[in-house]
Order: sequence, then structure tokens, then C-alpha cells
Amino acid sequence: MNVDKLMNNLEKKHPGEVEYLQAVREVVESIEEVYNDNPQFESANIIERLVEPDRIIAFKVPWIDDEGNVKVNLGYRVQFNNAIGPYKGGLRFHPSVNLSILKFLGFEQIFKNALTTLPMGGGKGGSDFDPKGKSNTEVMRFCQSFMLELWKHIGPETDVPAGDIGVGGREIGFLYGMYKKLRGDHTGVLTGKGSNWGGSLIRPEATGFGAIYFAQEMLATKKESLAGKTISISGFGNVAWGAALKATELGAKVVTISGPDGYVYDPEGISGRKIEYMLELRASNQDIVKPYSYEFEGVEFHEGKRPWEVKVDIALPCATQNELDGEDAKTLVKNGVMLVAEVSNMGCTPEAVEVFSNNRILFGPGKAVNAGGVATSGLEMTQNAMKLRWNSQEVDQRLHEIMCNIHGQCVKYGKKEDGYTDYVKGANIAGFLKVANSMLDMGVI
Ligand code: 2IT
Repeated sequence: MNVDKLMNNLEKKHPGEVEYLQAVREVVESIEEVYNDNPQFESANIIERLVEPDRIIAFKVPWIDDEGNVKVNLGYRVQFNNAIGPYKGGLRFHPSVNLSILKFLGFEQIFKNALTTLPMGGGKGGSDFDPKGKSNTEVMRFCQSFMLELWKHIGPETDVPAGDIGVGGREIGFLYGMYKKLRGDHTGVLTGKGSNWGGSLIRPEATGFGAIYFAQEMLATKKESLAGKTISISGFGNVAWGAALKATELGAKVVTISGPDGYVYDPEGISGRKIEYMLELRASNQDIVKPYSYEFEGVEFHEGKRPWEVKVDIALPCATQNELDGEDAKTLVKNGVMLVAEVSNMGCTPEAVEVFSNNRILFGPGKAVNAGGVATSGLEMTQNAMKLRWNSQEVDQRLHEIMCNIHGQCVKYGKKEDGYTDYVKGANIAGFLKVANSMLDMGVI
């Protein structure tokens, strides 16, 4: 494999798909050496087969708003790779959604899912629908129309969607309701379901909890722990909430959350009732964090800014892709940050990752750090298949084990001679080897 040649070809085939090309470049650069050391990969042309999705399903989603206006959105499902299990990955509802973003997310999901050790392939989907400011009934009608198309392409052994940005418990409920009606059976085809109807305990918290377990493992390599550390978090959704909850429980102090409107700095720490308030903010459907600064004393609101200018020990991007750039990374390093872990998918730009690695900062990539979400989705599928339910302690314990195992895989494949672990390389190689070897076993299909 020649990385530049491969990337040039891909850029020609998919011009302008910047996020997708960024995600592919990162992986192929990481695996280049392993790939070229093992000629069986090249002779089966694994790389060209891996970087293109198996298929892309695209459809229109017409729906009627509360005033009776007919609206049309775009809907997609990118079924990327099912070498190790049914396609698995979330649905994102956000106005920024396009094919480049869903292809990057689906591509990342292949390796992330492989790292979990569970049998799940990679996929992603979503729509450019903007849930901001929509009523409950509008969201319901949209979800029902979306599922009217999607249901033909998914199933418990085929493709199992879940939530992502803009898709939480409420949306999964509406989507599942329509799926169940169309199929006429009650299968575990979506994850993140309500706990009364097949959902797993701990799934809502899992991405954030898993990320904190991973960060704990990273810190342990330096004989450090979370106790007494200050943390900046971006975002204020499910992922940020779970991370804030677990980090606080383990003795750290979370001092920021953010939204598209800016960030809030709470020097006292976001704990207790304040963490619950994050969920209320999300449920308000306004996509802003400013109200937090009216609700609690001693809080600063920084309009239009991102939280990376605050001096902290640990930074956790929990919002969206490329939300922390090279300049932000330099500021964090200057302020003495010791650990950065992407809880969002591809939260840091390549320039930011380079700054962290050049400064030997502990850096965890999203596909390892946030794998606890999809891992717990996998545990939900297991419980659905067995038609039983584990208690939260059991799910949490398995999640913890999975995250420690992922950390071990990253160290195994990413540790350098000077002792610094390149977690990006480690995660990419470990995930790649599992999928590539499975593809080799199954022949050219
Ligand atoms: O990015 C992700 O891993 C998710 N949004 C969760 C996917 C899932 O299937 O639970």
C-alpha cells in the first residue's frame, strides 16, 4: 500500500468529502507498516475493499409540521462493513449531516466495534433534520417517516441502528414504535431502547462512563488517578452527562460544559443537581447552555467560545467532530493539560492530535475512548437475544472490563520504544487486524 497514491485516488473519487477523507487518512497512516509487513493484505487488496462502504442507502423523508407545512429532509444509512457481525452504529439527526460525515462515522465505527470484542460490523446513518425547536409531535412524525424507508434495510441480524447526536431515548422510542408496527414483531433491532421495552440498564450513561474508565486506565500508566483533577467538558448531551457523572463520582471536578452558543465555567464544579440540570437543558430542545448561568450562582458564560481556553488537567471533547483544533491544543498544552480523550467521534483535528503527541500528552482517540457506548449496545443485543435483563451492576462491570481490554489493545499495538503510547496507532492497528483477518478468511466478496 502506498498511502499517498491511495489517498489521491480516493480524493478524486470522492471530492469534497473532507471528514471521510480525514478519517481514512488517519487509519491508513497508522496501519501502513503492519499492512506492508503482511503481504496477504495487499494480495487480497484489503485496503481498497475496506475504505469503500458495502452500500449506501439514501432516501427522502417527507413529513408535516405542526402548522400543516410539508417538509422534506434527506435520510441515509451507510452500511460500511459486516465482516465481524451485523452493521451496527448510530443515527445522527443534525442539520450538518451529509454523506461525508456519515461515511467518516461509519468508517470509524468498523474499528471501534472491532475493539469492543463483540460481534458487530460498522454502519452509520441519519438525516439533516434539525430537532432544535421542534415539538414532540413533529419529532414523532419525522421519526415515523424516516423509519417507513429504513425498516426494509435493517434487522437484528442485518443492521442495528442506535442513537447519536440528536437521537436519544425519545427518538429511539418513536423509531422503534414504527419499526415494530411495520414488521409485526418485537425484535431487538434498535439499541438505546427504553428500559421498560428491551433497553439495557446503563446504556444512557455508557459512552461517558466508558470514557472515564478508559481515562482512568491511561492515568494509571502514569501512576495517576482522577481524584482531585479538574476537567473541561464540551457539549451537554448524553455523552457529556455520563462523563460528568462518573468523573465527579471518582473525585474529579468538571468545570465546563458547552453548546453552540458558548461555554459555561463553573469553578465550584458541575455535580449533583447541576448534572441532572444538563438533561433538562437537552430536553428543552433549544440547543443552548446559557440558561445554566442563570440557574446556578458563581457561573460565568462565555458567549461564542469553546471551553479549551480554561486551565485544566484533563480535557474531554464530548460534542462533535473537529471541535478542538491545533490552536486549542497549544493553549491546553501551555496551560499544563496532562490528558485529552476524545469522547466525541474525531473530536480533535489532525493538527491538534499532532500537538498532543509532540508534547507527549496522554491522548485517547474517539474510537477507543467512546467505544463504551456501542459496547453497551452490544450488551443490549445480547440481553435481547437471551430474552433476559442484567442488573446495572452486571452491565457496568462488563463495560468496565471491555474498556480495560480496549486500553490493553491500544498499549499492545501503540507503545513506542521510549514508553509513550500512541493510542491512535494502537487502536487503529488492533481494530484493523481483527477486521482484515476476518475479511481474508471469507474470501473476496
Ligand atoms: O458513535 C457511536 O458509537 C454511537 N453513536 C453509538 C452507536 C451504537 O450503536 O450504540
